[in-house]
Amino acid sequence: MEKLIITAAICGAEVTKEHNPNVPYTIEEIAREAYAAYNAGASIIHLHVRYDDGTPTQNKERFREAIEAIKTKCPDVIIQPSTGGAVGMTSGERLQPIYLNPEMASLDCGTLNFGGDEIFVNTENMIIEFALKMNEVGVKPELEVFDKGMIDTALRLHKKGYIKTPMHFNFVMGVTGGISGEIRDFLFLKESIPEDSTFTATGIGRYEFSVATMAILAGGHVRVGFEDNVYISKGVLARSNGELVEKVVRIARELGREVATPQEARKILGLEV
Ligand code: KMH
Ligand code: ZN
Repeated sequence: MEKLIITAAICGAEVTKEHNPNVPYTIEEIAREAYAAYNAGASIIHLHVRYDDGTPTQNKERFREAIEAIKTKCPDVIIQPSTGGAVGMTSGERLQPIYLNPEMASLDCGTLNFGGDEIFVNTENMIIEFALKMNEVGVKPELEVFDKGMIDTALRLHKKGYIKTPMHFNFVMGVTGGISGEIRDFLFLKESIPEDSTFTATGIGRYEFSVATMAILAGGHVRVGFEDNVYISKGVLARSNGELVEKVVRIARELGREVATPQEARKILGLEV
């Protein structure tokens, strides 16, 4: 089986130090968490940035600073900025980090309820705009799908020429308002993507390690990190993103799956090497 790509979503936009004091806000904290994840075996950092007080931002200069700080500690890691940002941000705000020429960026493939009165808006025209701009600047999208219909949207936009192959999906499972993280849900998503595509799976909260295990067994790839879950086991806060990545590496080893280096991840994903 192909080597396992581990993505660390180290920061997110919604999780705070109240949830876990180790959630990074400052550039130094973000670089520290990226380094811990990278040392443990992550080859991709899915990146959100914050101001020092924890406020999420998509500010290009803040991303530049964070990326430089991460690259100083982890020179070969793949950085994948978010274009999801935080609920309520405009498309223009959200797209800023793709103009720093990262190798990848997230591309959210549909609108979903995000708990309470919150709506994470990604209209079809927005998805097309994001895809076209990513093509223009040569950034590979990771297609974030929170439900099966979002795979269908991505495939439709691929047919129309907006999204290129080979496609790389991220099944985000267990978000309030999206698909759950049970085995049948995972199989439904996995069986719905084209054979020549790759996928990562992300389990939110209590689903983090069960979804990771399903993806490892099924030949997919795995995302973990504070953006998705702050616990290393039931009721026990993780000390760092590194600790979450280490747990995935242990599970992968037990199941006979080797972990990819960043260079190996680039080959698997069809990024330039
Ligand atoms: N923060 C969420 C509203 C992404 O990074 O592309 C969106 C999100 C998805 O985190
Ligand atoms: Zn994100």
